[in-house]
Amino acid sequence: MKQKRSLLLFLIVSTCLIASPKKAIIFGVTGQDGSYLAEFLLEQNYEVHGIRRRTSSSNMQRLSHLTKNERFFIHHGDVSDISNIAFLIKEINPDEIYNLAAQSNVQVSFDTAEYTANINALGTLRILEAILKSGNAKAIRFYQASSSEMFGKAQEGPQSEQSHFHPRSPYGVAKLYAHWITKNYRESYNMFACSGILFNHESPLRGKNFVTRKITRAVAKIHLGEDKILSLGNMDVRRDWGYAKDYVKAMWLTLQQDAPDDYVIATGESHSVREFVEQAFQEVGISIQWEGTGVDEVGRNATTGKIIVAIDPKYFRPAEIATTHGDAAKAKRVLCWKNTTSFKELVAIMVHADIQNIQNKTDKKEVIQ
Ligand code: NAP
Ligand code: F7E
Repeated sequence: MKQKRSLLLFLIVSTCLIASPKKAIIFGVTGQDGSYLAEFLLEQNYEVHGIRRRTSSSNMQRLSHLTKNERFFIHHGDVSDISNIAFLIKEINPDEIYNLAAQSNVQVSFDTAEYTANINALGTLRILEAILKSGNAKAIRFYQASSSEMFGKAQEGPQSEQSHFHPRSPYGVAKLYAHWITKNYRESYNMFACSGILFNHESPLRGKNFVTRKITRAVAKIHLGEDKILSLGNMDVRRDWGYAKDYVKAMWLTLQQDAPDDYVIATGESHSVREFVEQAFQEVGISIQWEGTGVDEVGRNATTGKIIVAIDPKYFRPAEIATTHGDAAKAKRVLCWKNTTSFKELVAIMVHADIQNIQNKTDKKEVIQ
């Protein structure tokens, strides 16, 4: 009799487990990380609810391969609208919420400082408030995509969770508010609220205005004879560039821990924009010869002598971060996270994806800022 009862209990529990996968909400699902995270969570058997903002032209390109998955749902929403956020959280009743929604372009944040604060800073506050008032705050785990831009004019390097913050852009300042308010709700209300201090991470899905993708697209076009010259801003700045697929795994790992905490996610290697350019051209067999200095610097194709890289001062920023360099030792130790993709591999993945995009005519025309 006792054995029968245990068997029945086992069957009920396992049926429930099979029948109800974990539910996750992703704010910012249409972006680079949103797409990779949705894909990753679906592979982990989650039910994924992506929040898509209304735009005049489609923002679903990065998700087209997922829309037929029966565990993937898209809802309209916007982090500037708290009643919408509260409604979605009540309706979906998620186990985990990932906030990737942001005006994520640092240069644009200088022109749209108030808007950037509203989305990146207050957007995070709105989600936290909605969780707190949902009546289910203890059961929901929250992830905030914080940024290495918060370190800004860093006093020391590499930067860890203990490093001093000195943001250098309206974007960085807004992200710092979001970072602290996440920590504050954790400490004030005992919420499972975490941040990942994410250093730059790139991929073939990276927005075309960010420097890595701008370079790999231009290299692909120059290689295929569709373009002649790549114009850039400051090529001396150095970034700690990783692969986005590795970084979304860290987001998920963060929410699987026993206790909420914040983690730096970085490769620990820093490379200049100039090195990125050289490596990308190397992938298509072109060596660069640099000539001149400052805004007069040019890069020539070492074989043909043609100028293929030039400087355009319009890409310089009012304030710049010279170097970012992260120390992800805590994430490695606690989350068992590791970066699996080298700088050279990342550049190769992006250049060859862009060559394919252009050859297959899947590279949509878009104005480059
Ligand atoms: P991304 O490609 O620019 O994606 C941003 C996402 O936010 C998009 O889905 C965008 O929608 C959405 N969004 C913008 N405004 C919104 C609003 N008002 N309401 C709802 N959604 C809104 O950025 P990403 O590279 O994937 O980065 C993901 C997150 O990580 C961002 O918060 C970013 O700031 C942060 N982060 C990124 C990096 C990095 O190197 N990639 C490093 C540190 C931190 P649309 O598609 O409609 O524009
Ligand atoms: O610039 C320099 C530029 O726009 C990288 C976002 O995901 O990472 C990203 O922000 C560097 C800057 O990324 C051009 O001045 C030179 O120093 O690719 P980016 P970002 O500003 O580092 C952080 C961690 C985030 O959180 C952000 O959301 O490259 N640079 N020439 C250029 N940058 C651009 N965009 N275009 C150029 O022509």
